[in-house]
Amino acid sequence: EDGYDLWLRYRPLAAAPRAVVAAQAAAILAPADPSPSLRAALGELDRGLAGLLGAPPPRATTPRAGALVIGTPAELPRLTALGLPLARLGDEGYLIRSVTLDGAAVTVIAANTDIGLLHGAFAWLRLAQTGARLDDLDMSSAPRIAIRMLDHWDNLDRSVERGYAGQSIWDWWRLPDYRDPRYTDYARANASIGINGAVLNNVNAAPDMLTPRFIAKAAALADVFRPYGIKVWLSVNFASPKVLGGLPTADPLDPQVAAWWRAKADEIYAAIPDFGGFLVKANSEGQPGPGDYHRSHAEGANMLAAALRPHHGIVIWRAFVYSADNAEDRPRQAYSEFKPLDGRFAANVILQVKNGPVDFQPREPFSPLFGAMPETPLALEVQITKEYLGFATHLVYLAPLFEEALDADTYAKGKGSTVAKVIEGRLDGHALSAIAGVANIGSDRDWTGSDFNQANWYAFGRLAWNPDLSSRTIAEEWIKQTFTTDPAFVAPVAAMMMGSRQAAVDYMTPLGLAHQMATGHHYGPAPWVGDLDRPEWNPTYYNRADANGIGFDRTASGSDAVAQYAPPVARRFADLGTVGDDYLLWFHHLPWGYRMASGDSLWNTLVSRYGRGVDAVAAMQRTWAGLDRYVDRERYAKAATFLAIQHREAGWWRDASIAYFQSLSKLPLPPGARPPAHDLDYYKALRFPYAPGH
Ligand code: BDP
Repeated sequence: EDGYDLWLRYRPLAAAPRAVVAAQAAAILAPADPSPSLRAALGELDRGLAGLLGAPPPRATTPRAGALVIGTPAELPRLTALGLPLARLGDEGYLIRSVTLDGAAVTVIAANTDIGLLHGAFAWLRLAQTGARLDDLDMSSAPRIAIRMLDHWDNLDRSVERGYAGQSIWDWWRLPDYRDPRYTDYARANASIGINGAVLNNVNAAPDMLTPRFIAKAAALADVFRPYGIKVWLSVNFASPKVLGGLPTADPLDPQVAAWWRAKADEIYAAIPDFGGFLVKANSEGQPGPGDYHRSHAEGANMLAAALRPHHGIVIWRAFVYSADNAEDRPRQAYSEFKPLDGRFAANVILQVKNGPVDFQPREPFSPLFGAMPETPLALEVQITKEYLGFATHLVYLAPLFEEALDADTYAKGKGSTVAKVIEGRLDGHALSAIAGVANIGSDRDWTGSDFNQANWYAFGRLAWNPDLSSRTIAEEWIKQTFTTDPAFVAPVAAMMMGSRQAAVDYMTPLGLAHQMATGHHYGPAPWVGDLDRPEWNPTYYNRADANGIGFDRTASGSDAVAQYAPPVARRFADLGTVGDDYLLWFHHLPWGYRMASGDSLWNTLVSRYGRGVDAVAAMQRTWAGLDRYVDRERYAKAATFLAIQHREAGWWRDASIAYFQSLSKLPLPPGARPPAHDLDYYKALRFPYAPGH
């Protein structure tokens, strides 16, 4: 197996589970003239059951024992008598219930729309594949966040920024004519976990994306995705009116500029009637934006919003900004720039905020913007691709990171004001809500560069649908669908996945360190780098290590970044007694000899954390080594090899980091700690030209 089938594998079941599924899928009863979405749902049930049972079930025209009955009450009027509580399911939710219909015991999959039915079909197949009981079902589910999207950082030449899984899956050159069947499989995978939007191109957007040629290509993809309930969105370059339209300016207050965008929006909607809208990275890392004309982010966003409004389109404006002329501590900058704009954005603008205030680090505290802009719908942006977490090779299950971000309590309206509530729109009563994951998908056969990275795509979708799900539950259901339901495999693999993110934190950036990665490509350690053009690009900016100590003072005696949080949170982070190990050096500069709660010194603890991370990877290798009989040879060997790479690189991270920090602290290693394999100069001299995704 090469991983292509993802979690939709549908391999033949063993006798006992086979009997369970066969009994509840003896036939399928569906409306006679299905829509494309319902056809997709039926196609998936046929495919899934053919795989699990050996043959697809027959179609029935009247209820019979063991039938799966799928339809909306409008399409299947006999469902009306059941009085199913569908109202609260909205346009995308579904209900699955074991009922008696016209005297026959059947399973009903019902919804208000055919997209809801598609989600219901996938949910039922998930139950069937994971070995759940199927004869006594009563479940319903509706998404808590309205827009659940993947942001592809795909360029038009098929390179992928921060992509580690081959080229872009969008074969732009052969589009719109050739619609690779893979686009349909992409849509199936996304629909199966409830993702309903795809931003096709990189936020560092080429203006060419908005040319008629490329709009036609995007429209072809939109046609493929439509039956699966997935909308196409585009990243746009703010200077497009100049570059493409030949206007002298892209000033958002210039009437010609506004007219250019209106006409462009009309053109897009003529080709893609259900187009989602624009994603914009403006005045960030060299991208053009309203700031070029001394206009605010709100003025820029609102001009685009006006162009999309007649078509019910949405602007998603990114808050990822930090600028050369802002001398503030980097994690303070987005808040300083956007908080004053609260209430100034048009009704169809969402502000998209990365989970942490810096940049997708292995661990960051939540961004202080969450909870601080009650008048503005905020979206959460997480990174599924592992730019700072070992690229595609390291096994790092990201659901615990996503969960940590969603569960973080902003205290904006008292205890329980979690980031999840903010982005669901529940905390401040917004109808618009969104979550975005920077995709890890590419042209590799396994889609994501490793089989275990598929779990991160999967987990993102499941949490976007329901932020209350637990990472462990998600891991278990993913493992059962992707590998086997055998508990002797599921339990150790789930445990390994659950510990993997903390392991990466430990061997890369323990105790609240951040941004210690090598310049540009971010592959491997470089805590010594301090000579880059902008201060906040340097690892030394973040670690502040010297002969006396390490860490960044972000309390009132330092940059006072803590002050951007609600008072209870600010107090917790500022106080050494309550900040905790995870964010210790993010918020505090401490002497090497600082006594940790454990009684050991900071220096000793730091060294042992690196080692703990390496040891955790060794333990993962041992776990995997005992599981070969449960996995096909191809996927087993690939994961084993990747774990060996990860172990080697975790050791490199540890050794290089310790060598550097020891050159400053001049302290001996704690008893029993192995000295770095090489001297510091060796690590400093390592170069990695042609690193992917750069
Ligand atoms: C950083 C990446 C960079 C992206 C940027 C962004 O290094 O490639 O363009 O984020 O999110 O993490 O815009």
